[in-house]
Amino acid sequence: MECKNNKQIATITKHAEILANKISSHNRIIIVHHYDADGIASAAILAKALQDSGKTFSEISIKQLYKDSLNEILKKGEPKEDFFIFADFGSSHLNDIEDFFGNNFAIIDHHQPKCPRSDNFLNCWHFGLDGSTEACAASLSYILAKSLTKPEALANFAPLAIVGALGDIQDSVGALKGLNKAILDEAKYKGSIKITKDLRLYGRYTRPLIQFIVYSTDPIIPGLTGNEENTTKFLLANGFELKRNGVWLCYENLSFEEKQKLATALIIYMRSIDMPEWKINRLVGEVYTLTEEPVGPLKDAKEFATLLNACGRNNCPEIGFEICLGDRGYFYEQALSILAEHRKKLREGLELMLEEGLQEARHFYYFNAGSRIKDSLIGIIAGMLYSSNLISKEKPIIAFANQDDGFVKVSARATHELTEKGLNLGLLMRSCSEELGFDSEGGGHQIAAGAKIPKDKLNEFIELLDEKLDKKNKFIKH
Ligand SMILES: [Mn+2]
Repeated sequence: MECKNNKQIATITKHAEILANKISSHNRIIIVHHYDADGIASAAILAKALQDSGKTFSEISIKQLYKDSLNEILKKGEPKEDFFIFADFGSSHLNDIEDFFGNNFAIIDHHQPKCPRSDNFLNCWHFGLDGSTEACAASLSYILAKSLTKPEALANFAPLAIVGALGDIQDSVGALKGLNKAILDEAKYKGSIKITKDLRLYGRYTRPLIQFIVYSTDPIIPGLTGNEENTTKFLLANGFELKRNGVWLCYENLSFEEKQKLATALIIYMRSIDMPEWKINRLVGEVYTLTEEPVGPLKDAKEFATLLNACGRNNCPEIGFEICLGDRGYFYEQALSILAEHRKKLREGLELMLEEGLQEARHFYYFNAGSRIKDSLIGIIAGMLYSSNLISKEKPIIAFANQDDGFVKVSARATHELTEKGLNLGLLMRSCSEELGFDSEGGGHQIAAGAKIPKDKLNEFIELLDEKLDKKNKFIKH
């Protein structure tokens, strides 16, 4: 791996070797992982390495790690004998995990840590890598997996690390960096990933051209994003056909010249409405094609991530896990229908929020979905709202939904403009939770974070958050 982060990666690799040695002295490993794309990809990479080195493993996928869940997890194995790997969470529960699992655990995570570095704790922030853009749980798992088994066994697994990174939107600067980039280069060298400079819009292989543009949220294209009618006119006016032989065209059906023509037309349009150049630049960036995958949602690394997210968030993480381990038959077929259903639920959730309208505090928008939207989808839908053109991009969105356990799930989303001005939702969620007395249940990333609060604390939470943002905004230039 050659890149400017060589030193950090070498140190991480050394640390991973210590962990691999610990793991090797156990016969049975239990992988506990987050149920999103990054978590599922992490689990599959680790599972492959363990399988290959002759270990028995099982995997448990969970929505969120709470202190209360640790006892249940412990029961899934043989305490003192089995080894537990926590992937894509655990950073805010290190002390509790230590209490429950003694020395028989590893945490592989990229969320902002509260505790310093230790032997059982592999978190990229401790090694000078930014866990929101330079390393994810899947890329860290890949490094650990390399210490667990021979490189040949992992030949097809580097792309999964990239899928994990894209699932966590780590390409937000237009390309992957740090450890992600090092693994990307390795996959490119082996020929399993092709990197191209292209439109960064979502759905190159799966969305009709109109939706490809209508759903653009990064950048948001005023007048086109969220507006099917205008987008259709725009495409027709620029000489694009929408269907060929009765079938909707998707971006990848276009010829090279047509693709260039579309990019140029979009750029000219964005300049004509005086969009700042830095926003226009976000339109084009690296896209990652998995060369060995069939045409469909697995062909594009970002869409692969969505497929895994759809499985996880709709109670079928094991289907995503099997796909990561190579299934392209039974489980893959199931995943395709889950994906279709997932998209439908997201559309319905978005319509509900738009119909009812958001409530507005001084410094953020909020929406309480109650039990009408699944708590696992509320965050994604909140993020999609930025494309609706009905809300200002100057404020974060906080969405609430009821969880099955009687608590309320809080999901916070922001835009890049806001995080560039210094907004850090992860820290905000954490400090609000702490002040309300739920110390370990809030956190995440600058741009997307969450918390879990009791129902009767909802108003208090809203007030506290507004107060905190008020103080913070006094220091931020708008
Ligand atoms: Mn992650």
